[in-house]
Amino acid sequence: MTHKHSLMGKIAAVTIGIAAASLALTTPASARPLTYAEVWHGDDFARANDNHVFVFDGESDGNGVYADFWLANGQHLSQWDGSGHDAYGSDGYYAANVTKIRVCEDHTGCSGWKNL
Ligand SMILES: [Ca+2]
Repeated sequence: MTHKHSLMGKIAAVTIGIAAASLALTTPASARPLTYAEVWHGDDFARANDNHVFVFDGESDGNGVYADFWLANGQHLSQWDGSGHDAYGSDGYYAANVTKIRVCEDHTGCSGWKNL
C-alpha cells in the first residue's frame, strides 16, 4: 500500500538585506573644511564651507535661487544663481567665514537657517 503524501511546501523567501554601510571617509584632512553646512529648498541648494559659498538652482522654473548668509565679520550677503536653471550654479569666496546660511528661491521662499 502506497501512501502518497502530497506535501505543499511552504517556501519562506527570506530576503536578507545586507546594508553594506561602507562609509569610506577618505577625505584627506588637508581638504576638510573647518566649517560646513548645506541647506536645501526643493531641488535648490546652497552650501558653505569656511569662506566659500556655492549655490545651485536645480529647478527649471524660471525662478532664480540665492544663498542668503552671514559672515563672521558681521556682513550679511547674498549670492545668486539667478539663471532659473543652468546646471552650473555659482560660487564665491568672501572676506570671512560664513556663520549661518539659508537658500532662497525667488518668488517662492527659503529654507531654514543653518549655522556653521
Ligand atoms: Ca529655478
